[in-house]
Amino acid sequence: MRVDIISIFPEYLAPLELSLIGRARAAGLVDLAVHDLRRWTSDVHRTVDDTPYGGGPGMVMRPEPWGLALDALEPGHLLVPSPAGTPFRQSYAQELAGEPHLIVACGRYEGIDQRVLEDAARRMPVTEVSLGDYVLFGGEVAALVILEAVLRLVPGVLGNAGSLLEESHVDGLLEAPVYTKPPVWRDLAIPEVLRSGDHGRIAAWRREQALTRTARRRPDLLTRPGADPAPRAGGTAGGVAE
Ligand code: JD8
Repeated sequence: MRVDIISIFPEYLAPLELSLIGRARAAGLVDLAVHDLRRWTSDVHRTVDDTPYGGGPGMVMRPEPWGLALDALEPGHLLVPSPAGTPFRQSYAQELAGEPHLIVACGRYEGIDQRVLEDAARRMPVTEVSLGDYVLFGGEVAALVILEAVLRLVPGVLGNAGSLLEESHVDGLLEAPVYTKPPVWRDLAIPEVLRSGDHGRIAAWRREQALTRTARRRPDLLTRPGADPAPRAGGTAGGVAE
């Protein structure tokens, strides 16, 4: 997968060089480039912002540098982080993992002149995505989150494909709590069932924990249209205890 990220703070994207994503790059699975938007300015002050039409606080990103930046890249699926975007979810990360080319446009200030998106949509798919209902300074951290969620789904990046199928938000449920050694720590013992060696009982316990947790912490996940907590293997039928 090819990924281009455009930002006035390219140094914010440094984590993409690290760990899992860095390994995926080294292995040639991901071809990732970070571009400084100011490269496509031509005035001495390398201006990227101007006052908003219609008045109001703050500044808006001017369309010209963005237009030139997007012209300079091969068309791809353009993602624009924005608090006004469609909520980003695991199912969408899964769709994006199959794309050959993603471009992420990281805005700052009050956002990017809307005509940039309108113009880009003439030659590529454009999607405004939101990380959630809180306000960030700009799109860079959102780009990191989106790319971490997407790139770990690209075949070969994670290494352990099995762990993809049994995690929170894949089957619409939160996960059961996890434990490791020692079996008793500060007088706290792990749940006995996990030491039973009975894989059927363990699966049933985890399933019940997942349902209970989801019902308590995220009831919206159980009532959302399309929610279907049935398919996880080894589970008991339906209901939530307590
Ligand atoms: C991109 C500029 C800040 C946005 C005034 C100050 C995503 N879940 C999310 N929350 N916030 C963002 C986000 C915020 C951004 C930009 C993403 C570019 N800002 C502006 C408009 C209102 N603030 C986000 N994804």
